Amino acid sequence: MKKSPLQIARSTYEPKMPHALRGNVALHLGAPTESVADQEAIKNLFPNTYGMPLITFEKGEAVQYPAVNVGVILSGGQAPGGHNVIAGLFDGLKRLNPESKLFGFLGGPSGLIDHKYMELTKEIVDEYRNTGGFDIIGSGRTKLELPEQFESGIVICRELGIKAIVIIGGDDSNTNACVLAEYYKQKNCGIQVIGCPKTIDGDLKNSQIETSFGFDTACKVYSELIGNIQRDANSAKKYWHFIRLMGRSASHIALECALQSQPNICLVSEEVAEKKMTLNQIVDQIVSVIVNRAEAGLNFGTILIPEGLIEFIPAMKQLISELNDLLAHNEDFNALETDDEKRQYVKGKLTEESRSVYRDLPKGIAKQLTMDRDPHGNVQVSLIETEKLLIEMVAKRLATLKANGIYHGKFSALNHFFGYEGRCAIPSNFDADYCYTLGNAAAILIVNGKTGYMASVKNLTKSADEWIAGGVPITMMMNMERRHGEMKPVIQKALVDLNGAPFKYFEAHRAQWADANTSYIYPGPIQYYGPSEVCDQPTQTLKLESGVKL
Ligand code: FBP
Repeated sequence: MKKSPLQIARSTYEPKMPHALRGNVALHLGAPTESVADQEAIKNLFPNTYGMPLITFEKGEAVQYPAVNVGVILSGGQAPGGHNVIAGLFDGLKRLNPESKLFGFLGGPSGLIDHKYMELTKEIVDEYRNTGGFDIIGSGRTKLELPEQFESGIVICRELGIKAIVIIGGDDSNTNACVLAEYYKQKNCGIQVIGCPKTIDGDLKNSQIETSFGFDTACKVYSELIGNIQRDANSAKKYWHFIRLMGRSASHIALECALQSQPNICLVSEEVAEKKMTLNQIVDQIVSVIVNRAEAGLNFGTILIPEGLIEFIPAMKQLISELNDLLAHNEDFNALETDDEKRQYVKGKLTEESRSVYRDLPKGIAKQLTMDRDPHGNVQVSLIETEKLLIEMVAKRLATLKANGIYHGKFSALNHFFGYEGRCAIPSNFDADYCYTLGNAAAILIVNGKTGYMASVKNLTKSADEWIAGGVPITMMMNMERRHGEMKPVIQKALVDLNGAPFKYFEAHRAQWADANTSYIYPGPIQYYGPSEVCDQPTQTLKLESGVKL
């Protein structure tokens, strides 16, 4: 297969690893752990995997480990670096015992349930080193949560002699990994389960997991694109760019991109929810910046919009929840033929408050809210074009202001959505190194008989040499939350903390970025080769959260 010069060069890149992992490793066990909340409930639900100690890896003596067969699963949306977790796991297992084998379950968790797998040999793994994508074995969103699925997993693991499964996924997939680990431990069936923190959304992090992999690369790709757009805007001086950024629920991606590129406006969903803002208030906020800049003769700018925004506006959240309940498997609705009939039907069933929100929405957006649901019956936020909704509402408001002689500018807007552009990019050095280390850490946890742990790497703002790898009991990250009407143990999702350093930095600077003295930064493309201060920088979020000054 023909490859680009960069692909060829990256195939020989050797990921950097912490000093402690380059040689024989010993495990340092910390004190017993507690879950972040609801300790009694979590302890009762996970009697066999609760309270285990934190593990850190240190330099140790040579140990002869028996060969072990391991299965690996990629779960959920793609994130740059997944292939390097697999490469690190493969190399780690082989280094500890060359007879060990790695199997990949195909197409996500369903591969384990349906017994679809392949053995990952050196030739296969070598093809995928330092590449983006999850195509080595594919991914999927099947939820691994039912005992019959777990039992089916036991059958294939017995057949292949698999003693451990590594699940590379987000908060939900790692929650399921934890349930699976507990189930297998309780049945004493000799199958360990280890998780790895993946998601571009950056919302799987906590006191022990500093960041999920993929966030770094994805944000750098989007920031490059935003910077390019800003340079164009500053050259042509004629468009307002409304840019929606992926990140299903949390606004970490939008915030990080704002820190990297300093746009005129960045909306943060968590702030919208906290201040209980309405759609009209958000529009007012945007309009006021546009009017101010127009007064200085600047009829252009950039606005970042997090993908999940709509669900954080309280009135919209209520409307979406009513629509989710109303439209889940609703044959009457599905039988209606025209958009108008559907609109009337929906209006007739909503509460008065939601009806008025629904009625005021542009028709196209109202329609998007009633279109295809995900397998759980929820509206698919990534398909809602919030950027277009805002353009339409802002244009209307500006037209009124113009008619009243308050606004004298010219408003021409363009819309963008950046998501899939960054999910499979060639991993940055940070993600390539971080993921390779995570894979190696998973291998060490496995040969040491651990289960119910997530591989972890800390100290990530330091050079890779000084990173500290180990394992964190997944139960430690859990709390009880209501899901589909029932209280369930789940890993706590990390939304943007409005008291955290990244938001505080943004809050302190946003007025300056919004005003007439354009403060744009142009980050440029990810650099894979060159000086370390250009190639190995972690995200601004990670730096600020670690106390590094920008
Ligand atoms: P994960 O949470 O599985 O990592 O996926 C994140 C994400 O990229 C979101 O940002 C986005 O909303 C969603 O996946 C899109 O999903 P799909 O790939 O099904 O279009």
